[in-house]
Formats: sequence, C-alpha cells, structure tokens
Amino acid sequence: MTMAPAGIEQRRKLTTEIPGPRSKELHDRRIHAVSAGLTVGLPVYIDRAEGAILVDVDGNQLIDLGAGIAVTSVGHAVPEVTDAIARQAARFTHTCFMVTPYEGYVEVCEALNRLTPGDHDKRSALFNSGAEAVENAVKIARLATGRQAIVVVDHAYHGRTNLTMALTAKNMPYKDRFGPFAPEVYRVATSYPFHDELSGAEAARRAIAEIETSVGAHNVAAVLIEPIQGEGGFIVPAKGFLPALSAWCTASGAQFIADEIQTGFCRTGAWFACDDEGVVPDMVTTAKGIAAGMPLAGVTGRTEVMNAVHEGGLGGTYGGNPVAAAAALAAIEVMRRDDLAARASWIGTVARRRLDALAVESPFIGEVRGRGAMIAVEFVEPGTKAPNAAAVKAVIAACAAEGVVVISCGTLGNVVRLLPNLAIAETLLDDGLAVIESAVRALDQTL
Ligand code: PLZ
Repeated sequence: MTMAPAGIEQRRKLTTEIPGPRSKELHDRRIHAVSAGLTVGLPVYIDRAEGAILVDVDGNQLIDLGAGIAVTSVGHAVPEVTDAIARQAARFTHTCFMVTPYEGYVEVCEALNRLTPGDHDKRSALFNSGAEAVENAVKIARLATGRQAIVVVDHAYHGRTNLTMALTAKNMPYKDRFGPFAPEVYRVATSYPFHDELSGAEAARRAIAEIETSVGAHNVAAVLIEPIQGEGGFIVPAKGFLPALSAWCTASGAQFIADEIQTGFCRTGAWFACDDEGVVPDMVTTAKGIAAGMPLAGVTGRTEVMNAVHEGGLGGTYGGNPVAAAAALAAIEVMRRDDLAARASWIGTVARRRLDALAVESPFIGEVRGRGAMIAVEFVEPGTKAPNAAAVKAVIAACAAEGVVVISCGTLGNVVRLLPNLAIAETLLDDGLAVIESAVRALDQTL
C-alpha cells in the first residue's frame, strides 16, 4: 500500500492576507471551544503539509522553519513514514506493550541503544512525551543511586508536568501559580558564553562549586541538562562545560542525564548533540524528532541502571505505541539513508553565513549561534546586550505576514530560532532566509 503523495509544490505562495478568512473563522470557533490557557502562535489553521510547506485552510502555502518545534525533522508527509504509519494502523493500533508486546517497541529500543552516545551496554524504555521521558529518567536515576537531589541549570526546559515544571527554570508561562512544585530540585548556573563570557571550564567550576556547597556531592542522584538549551534560548555551552560536568558526575556517583529531546536525531549535525564533544551521558532522554510527529519518547541508559528498576516499576498505557514505533523506525531509516546529520550541518553553514552577515549590518542582533539546523538569533537593544523581545515579536510577525513560520525562544523572549526540517529544499531555505533578512532590516522603521 502506498499513500498517494500530496504533491504540494515546494514554493511559498500567498493567496489571502495572513491569517485568511477561513483561518479567522476557525480561530473564532477555537476561542469558543479551546481553553484560553494554550498559546496562540500563528493563528493560521493548517489543512495539509508536505516537505517544508504548510498549506492553510485558505490555500496559502507557508514555509515551515519550525518543524513543529524540531519534530518533523525528516519533513512533513514523507511517504516512507506515512506508509509505515498506514501499514501499522491497518495491522493493529494498540495492545499495550505491558499486556501483549510487539516487535516495533523492541526495535525502537534497539535503535536507541545503538544510536545514542557510547558503545556500552544499554537498555531503553518508551513513553509518550518528552516530559514523561524526563520524569522517568529522574525516577530511574533516584532508584538506581538511592539518592534524591536532581541538579538542573538556569534557563532549563524539561516540560510542564508537575515534576518537570520544577525542573524547568522559567516562571511565565510555564509555572506561574501551578505549584507547589516537587522538592529536591536544585538549580545552578549554566554556561551562556554571550552573557557570562566564561570558558567552559570556568562555567563548570562555578556550577560544580554551587552543587558541592548547596547540595553536597553525595546527595546528587543526577545532573540533568540539555546539551544545547532549547526553549531557554538555544544556548550553546562553551566547549568543555559538558565534559567537565559529565566527569564530575562519574566521580561523584551521580547520573549525567542528557535531555536530547530537542537536540536529538540529527538536528545538530550528529545523531545527538553530546556527540560533538564526545560526551557519553549515563542516560539520554529523547522525543520530538524520533517519530516524525507521532507521540513517542524514550529513556536510554546503562543496563545496570535501567535494570535496577523492579519489574512493573515503569510503564504506561500508550508508551511505545505500535503506530508511533513504526513511524520512528521509518524516520530513523530516512535519517540514516539520506544522511540528514550531514544535511543539518549544511543547513547550519548556509544559514549562518547569511545571518552572520546580517548581524554585522543590524544593531538589533546581539549574537547568531547554534549548531547544525538548530539556529538562533539573539536580539538586543542596539549597542547593549539587553534583551529585545519587541524586536523578536516584530520579526516573527513580519515573517508570518510573508508566509514564513518562525518561532521564538529564550527565557526573556529575545531569541528567534530556526528549526527547519533537515531535508528542506535549498530554494525554500534561501527564500525563508531572505524573508527573515527583510524583516530584520525593517526593524529600524518599526521599533
Ligand atoms: N525537554 C529539551 O525541548 C519540549 C515545549 C513546547 P514534551 N519543548 C517544547 C511547550 O511550550 O510546551 C521539551 C524540550 C526538552 C523536554 C521537553 C518536553 O517535551 O513532549 O513537550 O513533553
């Protein structure tokens, strides 16, 4: 069985203003049906998508430079993935792996054990969402070490469930008035070279001193960190920071947990961001890009840690759902076959060349950074390093009006991030970058 390809031309095309009349109608229905607690990003309602093009209900074709927050890394409606989903959906959609298991779950775990950093013996467990994976990594680390303290860093984002809210740094909108939060979570300074101007070794010394003073090494079950911080602002730590923290964990008997939920699966030019400095985490959490949009997440760790858990200690009704597992296996095969890690690096080179030139020209750009196809532009008040969230809003709105979907991040809302799918056509990437350039050049007039 092969699904007919949607055949959407990989080209930006606007037929109405953005949002168009049908989108406006749907938005009105949404307001009367959906909780106001959910963010309204760009209120353009999507009808179908292919590659890097979103087609809205008014027939506009938008360039997707967000990939649903680093999820559809192989592209939208990739036939290998949609076929795998359709085939598996026709065979069976659910049994519950804990009741009667199936091969797809085992095969995804095999792939995670093989692809995550390090060639030691590993085991994995599958869940539904990134937050659920992080929760389980913490459960396992606590059980395996017999310790309770979890160390996280400034600007961290790990999810919105109760435990992961505690792990996440930013109050608004994630935590405000949703407490009380889980105990035994300790936050230390991160490495943010643009602002702290510290080397990786210096930033690690500062973080480790804070841990040893305020927590005590022997109390630490795990240090949990995103190897490149995502929601917090695409913060790339200075070289040496992650290796030093990882070495400290090994020496202290704590688990070093890399949250690769946003950075994983080829996004940064390697299978995982930790590969860049040869860091081998004790545990890795994955989600997002693993399954091309189907909900799936994983925890992978050393066998002795993952197997320290008593039988029945881990689970959930849907975790490792067979349809999501089939999508993951197909997506992983596309990444391998098409070497999407190399393509991510190429995207980074192309985008950085143009954005670096733009930064020279625009006083609103403080820094362009990132790795591979995880690219960020931090906006500042001209002549300072003070955050400029208004510039970010203006750039994103100008891009949206021209049919280019880009999203923001940063604890202070001061970063534009690009997360295109890794197979995006060169013409679309160029067109998208040209729209961003015009939006930034227009800031002088709008701000
Ligand atoms: N860890 C590193 O990036 C999800 C959040 C969107 P879930 N990031 C997008 C929003 O505003 O809710 C994320 C992440 C890292 C964990 C998570 C959580 O993953 O699948 O959203 O639960």
